[in-house]
Amino acid sequence: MTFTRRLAIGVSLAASLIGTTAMAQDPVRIALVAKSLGNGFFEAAARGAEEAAAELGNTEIIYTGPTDTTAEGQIEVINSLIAQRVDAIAISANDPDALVPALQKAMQRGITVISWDSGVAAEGREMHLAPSSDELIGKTIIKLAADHLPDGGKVAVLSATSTSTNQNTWIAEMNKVMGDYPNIEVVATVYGDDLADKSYREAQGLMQSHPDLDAIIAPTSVGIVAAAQAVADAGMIGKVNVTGLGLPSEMAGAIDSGASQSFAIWNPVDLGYTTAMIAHALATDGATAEPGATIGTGRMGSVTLDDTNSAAMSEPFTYDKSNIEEFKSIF
Ligand code: RAM
Repeated sequence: MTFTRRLAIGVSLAASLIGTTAMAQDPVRIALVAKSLGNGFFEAAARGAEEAAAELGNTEIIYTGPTDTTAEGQIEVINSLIAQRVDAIAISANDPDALVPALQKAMQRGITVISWDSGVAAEGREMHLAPSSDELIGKTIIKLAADHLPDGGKVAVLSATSTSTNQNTWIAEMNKVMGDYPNIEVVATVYGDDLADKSYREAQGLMQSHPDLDAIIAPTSVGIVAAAQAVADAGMIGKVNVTGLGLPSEMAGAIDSGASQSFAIWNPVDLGYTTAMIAHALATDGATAEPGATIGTGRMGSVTLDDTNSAAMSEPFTYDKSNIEEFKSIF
């Protein structure tokens, strides 16, 4: 809880004790910080956070982020949020370590700090909300590719930035289970930085360096769309299958064209909603982030923190020709 919030509550309590009308309380201000602006995944999460704020009442969501996916950009955003004395910062990190000093400064000022989607090192946040189990996501992304390669083949990974906590963890989890796929070889891992043009060029580069490539796994909603476009433009539909994590709204064309057979994702609206619910509970002292704590999350139920003060939500869901139409207008 910030000093100004404590003061406001103190003043309104004093006012009610002496019999005057209690002062209207300042809204709880929650900053939802994206890896970068202009990414549909974070925009969907922000819609969920707004929904939570409307349910909670007297709550304001400040949806913000840098223009590109850098830690430096996020540090500037954090410093500005500290100056604005927000009540909570919920951040999807571009780097697990580089943000820690700025986030520690925020916590020292009484601001609640949590990470979501892409985590911050434990000393830089009170808790982390993961969309799903890291292990399950790692297993899912390779299985999506393998399901369409019955005789094995060559796959490459097109990731976001090289410092992105979530993608690095998922790729590490994928690599742990590669022994289950002896006929599949991972020939390269490249980084498109969650920028459409860089991701497109990296996908083109993969096809040029590996003419016999069978699949591109892009565990990023920006990379997967760009890779599908690159495959279509290169006339490689039917030869290179693009899969990974994406939004049905952004991938419908790729499923339709056959550039992607299938891909997966969790519900980003629910993720943003849950993040805002948790940030509100911690900022208003409705909950404390500690191992074993259960925090209520409105229509999503509750989350329970493990010994690293982390919690994971639901399982990723797979989209293909059979169900894309139904989901493409939702997120
Ligand atoms: C991109 C971002 C985000 C990730 C999704 C799947 O939008 O990298 O962090 O969770 O893809």
